[in-house]
Amino acid sequence: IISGWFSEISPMWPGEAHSLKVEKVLFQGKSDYQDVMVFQSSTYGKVLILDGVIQLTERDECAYQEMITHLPLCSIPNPKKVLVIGGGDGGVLREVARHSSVEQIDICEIDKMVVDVSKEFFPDVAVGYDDPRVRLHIGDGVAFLKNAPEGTYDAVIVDSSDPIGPAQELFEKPFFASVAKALRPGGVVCTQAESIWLHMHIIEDIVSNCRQIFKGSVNYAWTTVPTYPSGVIGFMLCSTEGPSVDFKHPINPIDTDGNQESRPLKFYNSEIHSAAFCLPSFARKVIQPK
Ligand code: AAT
Repeated sequence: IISGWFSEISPMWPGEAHSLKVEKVLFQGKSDYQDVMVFQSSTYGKVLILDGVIQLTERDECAYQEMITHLPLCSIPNPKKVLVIGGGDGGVLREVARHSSVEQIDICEIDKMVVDVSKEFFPDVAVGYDDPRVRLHIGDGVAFLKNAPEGTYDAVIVDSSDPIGPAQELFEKPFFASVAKALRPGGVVCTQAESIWLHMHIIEDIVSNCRQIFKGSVNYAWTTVPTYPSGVIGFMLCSTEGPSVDFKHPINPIDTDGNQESRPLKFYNSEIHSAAFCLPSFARKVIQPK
């Protein structure tokens, strides 16, 4: 923080840095895995930072959490067992809980400090933990999946930080292979897959790994999140061999139960779901070469 502004500086986006004006630093700590900071910003509400990188702001977290959750869950009928890797803030849990068919929500987050800090400073996000279907495991998502029973989950959502730090292995081929093993036939995975403006080389690797491992469909979708680097973030959506999944045409829209008046969806709807798979030409050339 330099003269009242936080700048997100990282070798993952050289030559640029998005800044937010800081009203007040609310928390600063060092966990076993990363530096953790929370501050009150002047225009985006409270902000959670891990190792100098913005993980969420109160103002735009809805765009990321709703899309990473409902893109997979609205693409399959009756999801029952869902696994979240990362996502310790609880926002993805909050979104999964909107689906009344879901019976079990496992989450494996590596860093307990993220969970504790979210419960203290981001109650509207950590509210996800209040759902009785949630079971929290603190540990490395890579190890968790290695030991997970085979063929059980309907959906796995990988809400992971960037590939520098504890999340590095979550972008590698052996991890995708263990995700595929843990999914039922025709099960789906949605992973945080970085920005088409900044990380085409990372995306290219993820796509080629996923094409080898997931024998159903493999698709890239993206959305806007103003406080993420370059203002956009993408998701890799894949399904395993089995009942086919057409991600571009959601068959399981969120019902009125899930879209309650007390806590309505702010970002996701069926039109934006389909639109998220339309790619700019430069990205399409790399991701879906014809
Ligand atoms: N929903 C907020 C967005 C995130 S949070 C990513 C989470 O992944 C963090 O809580 C981090 O502690 C956790 N994590 C990192 N590595 C692992 C691991 N190996 N196993 C389990 N959890 C892990 C993502 C923000 C994206 C930022 C884009 N620039």
